[in-house]
Formats: sequence, structure tokens, C-alpha cells
Amino acid sequence: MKAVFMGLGYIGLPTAAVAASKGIDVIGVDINPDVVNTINSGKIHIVEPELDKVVKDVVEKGSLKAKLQPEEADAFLIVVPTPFRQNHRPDISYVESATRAVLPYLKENDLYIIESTSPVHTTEKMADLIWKERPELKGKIYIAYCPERVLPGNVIYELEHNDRVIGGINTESTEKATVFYQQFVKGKLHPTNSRTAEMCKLTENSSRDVQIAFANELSMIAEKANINVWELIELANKHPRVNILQPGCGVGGHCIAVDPWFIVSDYTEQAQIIKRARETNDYKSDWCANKVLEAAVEFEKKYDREPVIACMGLAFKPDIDDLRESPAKYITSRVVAESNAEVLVVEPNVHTHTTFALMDYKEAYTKADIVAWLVRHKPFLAIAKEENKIELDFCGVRK
Ligand code: SAJ
Repeated sequence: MKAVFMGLGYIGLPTAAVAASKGIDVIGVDINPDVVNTINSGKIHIVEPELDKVVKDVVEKGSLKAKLQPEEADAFLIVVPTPFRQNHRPDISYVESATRAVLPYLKENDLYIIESTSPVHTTEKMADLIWKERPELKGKIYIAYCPERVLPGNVIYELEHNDRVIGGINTESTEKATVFYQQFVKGKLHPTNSRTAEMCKLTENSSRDVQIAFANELSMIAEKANINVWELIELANKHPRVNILQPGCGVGGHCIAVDPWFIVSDYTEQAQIIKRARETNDYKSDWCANKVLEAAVEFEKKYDREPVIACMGLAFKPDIDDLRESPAKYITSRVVAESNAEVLVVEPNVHTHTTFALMDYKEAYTKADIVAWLVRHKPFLAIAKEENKIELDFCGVRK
């Protein structure tokens, strides 16, 4: 079995490497020559625990080769990004380009699978594109959608052990794709149609977004009511059928803050709660930034000098170095731009940053008058609270 993976990013590379480690002959294709060279030298260009070992091993064995162009194979996987445009409308142009790139290499009995998060109907649209350009293959190749659902930071384990949903454009395609994934997935493989599989991915991330929005809304209500939100949620969760998530300074990353918009933009009338949740989670970041700025104004009135503010954390979630779409980074930028105070910026998982001069977290805590806890990184939990500090705890470091 030979498979071509189109896209060697955060999902494409680990999936290609794991597939190669289970005996599939894998060609990984990326448009970036640096990425291709890095992988062919047995190294990786992204941060993900355990991934370096798997890649080194399969590259040395010759079962994973990175290239700039696809070639003939038995299976073609599309694992490229699907961002949104300014107006929150999904942009499937990368999926389309990757599909066009594999078109000349498709032959009878081949399998074509999209893994990229995609709006509903994308797989059928790509099938139409393939039939239009290669009409002789109509009904002779297998086409399916199978969304990834791995958690950044735990990708290698989850790739193998998570259940997967597989939706073909017909039953034969679903079955053929299932046989493909059986080679490297130990989790259960659930058959459905392509539309349901596409919607399932969007539903999973929207569900989490809505639940986090509920926690974030509660945190703002609790602040107004002078109630400790962490205690409140802990107590409410003692109910056997209640399971509230944790509030934070907003929702970041490339998935949960993006995917719900794919539903909202196509089903605007119907998707009321999903849209509201997205707005609530975005609003929470501004709410946090405003709280820091208000605390700075209060400090200046009281002490007749500008405070020193420490912004603790830049990553989009705890204990990772990924700053993409990070609410903590957004809040820090606003505080730097909108206050005259000295702002100390801290991110223990990153050495240097192009915009911010980073400071050691203990030193920043000691120097600051106002401490804004933005990310619940583990090392922060060990800092003993000093009584003279004004602390704004947006993520439960002090809970
Ligand atoms: N967050 C909270 N409160 C919580 C949990 C998370 O504020 O109680 C915030 C985090 O700080 C972060 C954001 O939500 O800013 C997203 O973090 P996450 O850990 O919930 O999820 P991601 O973005 O790392 O990965 C998600 C996962 N989806 C679900 O859990 C439904 C993952 O399984 C998906 O594969 C991934 O999106 C993806 O690629 O779509």
C-alpha cells in the first residue's frame, strides 16, 4: 500500500509518520521546500511530543519520503489548512489546489480522502471536480471524508487510539477508507456518509466552544456578583449531570475558534447559540484586557504613579509553546498598546519572541504591582502569593 499525504503540517506530518510506521509506503507532499528538506533529514519543523522520534525512525527506514510534488499511489489524503476569510467564510482553496495537484495521478480503484476540517458538502464538491476533470474515473475511484480529532500535545497517542468517523460518498468508499485506517488506528472506526462526517467535526469543536462560552459567561456574572467562579463551578459540578468547563481569557488555537464559523456562515439563521458562543468567547478576551487596563488606572489614582504590570503567559493554552490565535497574546498586545505602564511579558515555554521582550516568570512576578494571570502554565502554580500584589486571575492559577 502506497499513500500520498498532501500537507505536512500539524496533522499531516504526524498522520503520515504514524501510517509509515505501520508499514504503509508514504510520500508526504508540502509546498514549502524547507519543510521537505527538514523532514528528509529526519527532523521536524513543528513542536509535538514524541513526533521527532517517529519521523526520524520512518525517514531512516525509507518508509516516509517528503517531496514537493505528488506521484502515483493507492491512496491520496488531503491534510491542508482550511482557514476563514475576513468575513468568517471558510476558505477551501487549499483543499481544492491539493485536489487539483493529485488529479493527474489518480487511477482506477484509488482512494481519495479529505481530512482537513471542511464545510458541509466539500467532499461532494471535490468529487464533482474530480469527475469533471477526469470523467473516465467516475464511479471507479473511492472518495471519503475522515476528520482528524487529535489534541495538540497528545497527537501521537490520540492518532492511534481515538475513534474515527468515516464518511464516504457511497458505501463502497466508506468501506475502502475504513480498510485504509484499520492499518494504523486502534480506536473504533464509525461508518457514515461524507456530509455527516464533515458536520461531525464541526459539531465536536462547536460543542466545546459553546461549553467554554458558558463557563466564560459565568465568570463575568460571578465577578459582578462577587462570587468566586472556580468555587462555584466546582460545587455545581458535584451534581451528577452537570459538567461545566473552566473559564479562561478566551478561546485560541486554530480549531475551536475557527470551526464554528463554518456552521454559522452556511446556516446563519439556524446557528444562533453557536454564533453567540463564538462572540462570547471573543468578548471574554476584551473583557480581560479591559480589567487589566482599569486596574492600571485605579493604581495610578491611588499611588500617583504608573504601575508595573506582568502579563503571565502568551500561549493559547497551558503548557504548550503554540501562540497561534492566542487570546493571551491579544490581551498582552492591548495592554502594551493602551497603557503607559511598564508591561513585563512572560512565556516560560518560548525563548524569544519577535514583538515582546520576554522575562523570567519569577522575576516578573517580583517586580510587578499588577499581575494578570493569562495562561494556567504549571510553573506559575508554584509561585507563592504576595499580599502587596494586585492579582487578576483569569485562568484559575489561584483557585
Ligand atoms: N479552554 C478553556 N476552558 C476549558 C478548555 C479549553 O478556556 O475548559 C480553551 C483553551 O485554553 C484554548 C481553547 O479553549 O484556548 C482550545 O483548547 P482545547 O484544549 O479545548 O482544544 P484544541 O484547540 O487544542 O484542540 C481541539 C480539540 N477538540 C475538542 O476537544 C472537541 C481536538 O480534539 C481537535 O482535534 C482540535 O481542536 C482540532 O484540530 O480541531
